[in-house]
Amino acid sequence: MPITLDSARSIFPNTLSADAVPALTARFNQLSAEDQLAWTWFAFLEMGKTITIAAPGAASMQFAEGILQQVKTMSFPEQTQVMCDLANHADTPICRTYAAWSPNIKLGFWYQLGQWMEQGVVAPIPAGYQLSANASAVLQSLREMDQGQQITVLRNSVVDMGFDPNKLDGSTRYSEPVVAPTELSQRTKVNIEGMNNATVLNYMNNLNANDFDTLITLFAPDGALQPPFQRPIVGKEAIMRFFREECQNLKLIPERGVSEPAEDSYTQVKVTGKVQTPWFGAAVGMNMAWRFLINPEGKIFFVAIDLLASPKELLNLVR
Ligand code: ECH
Ligand code: GLY
Ligand code: GLY
Repeated sequence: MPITLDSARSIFPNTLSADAVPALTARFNQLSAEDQLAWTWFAFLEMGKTITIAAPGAASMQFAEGILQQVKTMSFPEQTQVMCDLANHADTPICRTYAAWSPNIKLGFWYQLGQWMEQGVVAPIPAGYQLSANASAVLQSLREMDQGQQITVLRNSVVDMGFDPNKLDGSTRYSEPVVAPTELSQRTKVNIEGMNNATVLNYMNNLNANDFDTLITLFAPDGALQPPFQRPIVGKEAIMRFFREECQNLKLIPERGVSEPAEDSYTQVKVTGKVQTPWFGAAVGMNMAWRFLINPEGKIFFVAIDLLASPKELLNLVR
């Protein structure tokens, strides 16, 4: 049977990904807008006790600046309305602008609103707000997750807010400026126990160096990359856009891996380890797996990135 994108997606089928994340997100989405905002506020306060979030840089905030200033000058009821509109995916000018932003701009926007809510500049969650019974149960489930899963739930809920981007007519997208790749002399090299596939090592090292021009040359023309809980992104052009929009300043810390022959002279590789996001740095190590299918020319035909169900999965390299 020839190798297809569909068959590639099921390599290393024993990999247990954190299904609790989409399950919790689905429950979160059932809550009222008021509950969603209060829930996120409470979740954020609780997490803030153990981990600090990095302030976004000025360059990444430039596209949100206009709307932030607009919100700042509104009355409390108007501000609350804007936040509820975002949670409700309403069709308003602000919700449309929000939809065109990259995930990091959306996160930076809410980061700033959160600071202003704390300072009393933006309408707070009403004092004594009581979460519904459902929302309390959803919050309890969040507490039971590991931190990597918790921040993924928060990220996904922020990314999903606003108007449906698929319904936007224009294709204008706003993302942070792309940083220069790390100087060659400053680069670090990963070391993966049990695995020395050159393509995989180059993938990790170039992603860590923000060297997306080199990174993309590792992919086959019809190659695909599947981010956690998403459909595969297919083709070099789309993958390159994803790298530039969503993959800056990540830190990949692969630990161990296996490489074995697959059908049609392809090679399949599974690597497990940690990933850090610039938002939380070393404070949160997400437990991840990479599942690569490499073609006979040594190019990446497929790579899936999975958030793992538990740290125990870091040791699961069986087929
Ligand atoms: C407040 C109350 C009102 C409502 C809201 C509020 C604000 C919420 C805020 C939330 C901020 C959340 C943040 C979350 C950040 C999460 C980041 C994550 C990153 C994961 C990245 C991974 C990368 C993996 C990849 C690898 C590859 O090899 C290929 C590329 C890629 C409180 C005001 C809403 C402010 C900042 C989870 C896993 C390894 C696939 C990218
Ligand atoms: N502060 C982290 C980021 O902008 O991605
Ligand atoms: N969820 C993976 C990312 O885009 O950061």
